[in-house]
Amino acid sequence: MNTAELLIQCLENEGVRYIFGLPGEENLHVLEAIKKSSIQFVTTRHEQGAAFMADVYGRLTGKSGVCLSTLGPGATNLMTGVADANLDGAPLVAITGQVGTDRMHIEAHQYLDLVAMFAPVTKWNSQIVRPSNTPEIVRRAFKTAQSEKPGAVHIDLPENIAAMPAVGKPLNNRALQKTYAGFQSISAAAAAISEANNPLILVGNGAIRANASDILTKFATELNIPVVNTFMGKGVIPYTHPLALWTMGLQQRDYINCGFDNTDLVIAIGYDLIEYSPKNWNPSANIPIIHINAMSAEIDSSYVPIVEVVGDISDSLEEILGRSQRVGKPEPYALQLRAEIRADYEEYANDSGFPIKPQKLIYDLRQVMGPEDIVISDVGAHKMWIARHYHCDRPNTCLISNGFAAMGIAIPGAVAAKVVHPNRKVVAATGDGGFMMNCQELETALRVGTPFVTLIFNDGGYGLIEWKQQNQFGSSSYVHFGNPDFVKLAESMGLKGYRVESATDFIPILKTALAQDVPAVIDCPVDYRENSRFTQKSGDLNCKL
Ligand SMILES: Cc1ncc(C[n+]2csc(CCOP(=O)(O)OP(=O)(O)O)c2C)c(N)n1
Ligand SMILES: [Mg+2]
Repeated sequence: MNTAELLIQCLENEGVRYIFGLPGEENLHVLEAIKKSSIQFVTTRHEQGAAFMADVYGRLTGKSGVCLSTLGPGATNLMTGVADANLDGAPLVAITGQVGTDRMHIEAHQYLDLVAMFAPVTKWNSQIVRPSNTPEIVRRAFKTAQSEKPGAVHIDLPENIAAMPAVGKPLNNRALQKTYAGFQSISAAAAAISEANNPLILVGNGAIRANASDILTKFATELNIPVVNTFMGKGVIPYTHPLALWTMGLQQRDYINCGFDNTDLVIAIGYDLIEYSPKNWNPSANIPIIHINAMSAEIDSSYVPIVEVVGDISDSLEEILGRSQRVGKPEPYALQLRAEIRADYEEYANDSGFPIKPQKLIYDLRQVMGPEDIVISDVGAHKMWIARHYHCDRPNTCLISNGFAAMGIAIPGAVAAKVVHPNRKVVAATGDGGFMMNCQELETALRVGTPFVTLIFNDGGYGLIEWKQQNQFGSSSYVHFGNPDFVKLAESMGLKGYRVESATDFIPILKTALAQDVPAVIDCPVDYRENSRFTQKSGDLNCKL
């Protein structure tokens, strides 16, 4: 057995079923070892695609997604997706090939110090320099990647070490131990909740990672407290729930800010500051906050909790619920707010404007997608609209990268979503800019048999940046570009291509596209004049509370 084979044995022992990656001369021993294993290798067209696939795989399963590249340029290509997993709290293990340890002290072809390079975008990383260290390195990598807060780790394997004889076996891989919050913090939280007049629950991705959806819904229902979620907390409570106030996270004021103006207690559950700065909802730093999370609160002058309940989130919610005295109905303001938010959402149901307004496009997307189906959003103006208008029944059914927020995640992410959930419908919703960053992975999707629909919000430009420029400077520059014929591009790759030519076209086209057994692309012109209209509306927003 060589080190590469021992490495793969250790990965099998960790339950790895897929490795997403791209070959190179320096990872050949690893590829040979994969060939002899139970692991399926998914060959991608760019290392960034491989890393995004591992990232979304990790986010959907809670188990580390694994990606592989060669040294130098392969490794630099891999970095964006690795960084995305790290900042989005998705467990990921990246493995890179490397020159032999006999060549690192001289100027060697394609050599970069990858341990130094990946250090700032991972929780931990290491080079394998002794074959027998492999089991410890792999166990440490997976344990670190999967423990709260999850993220990326990196293992660098020099080619001479990969080929060396290795002795050893995988380490016992025990489930992570839960830790539970102390009684004092639970009682203090229960007391504060019992006394609050207008409490609000704010949920982030930590609650999704902790599978706390059911208990959180019970907690909110029994205590009659309305629930707001971040972009990455979507679906934690069904959007049809009478206490659901849907998603917050725009950089501009929205209806939900009226709720925060009015609250006397925010109960932050699994809320990660990286997603949405507390300065946006607590600018005067005067709202009392209860922090319920697996980890203690990060530092921010607008986020100084009065109580921190640190430990298993589900257990904490159960314990606090059992000790809270709050009774009565949801405050009328919450119901009024929900009615306003809903009315704004429904307003676009029958809009016939063309190019399609983003609100209408997303409304129709929701009508076609089932409760378990998955939307993976890319990054841009479309993401803001998806966050605001695509509402979820279940956790992990609308994935938005909002820690690192890297364009180009949607298409590779959809490949991973289909690998994890082959029987669900999957839509990659992307801007035309983001589409062109990783559309090569549509060939991967075709080859590996993961049919999903890519929905392109076509505005001929970097819409979100144009929106910001308009807000800040009243004009825009350097944001427009030309596009290929997306239908022909899809067809040239052996995919199905469709173009939306009226508002009523979209639903039938989407249904047809979702029924195909190959990946399909829908080119949909969007009316981004709605972006500035929203800014105007947001500026004029008067809280009616
Ligand atoms: C990899 C990467 N590069 C640049 C950015 C900055 N950025 C955020 S949104 C955006 C424009 C996105 O354009 P497009 O994909 O067409 O979506 P749209 O905003 O038009 O909906 C840019 C350039 C980013 N987030 N990620
Ligand atoms: Mg665009």
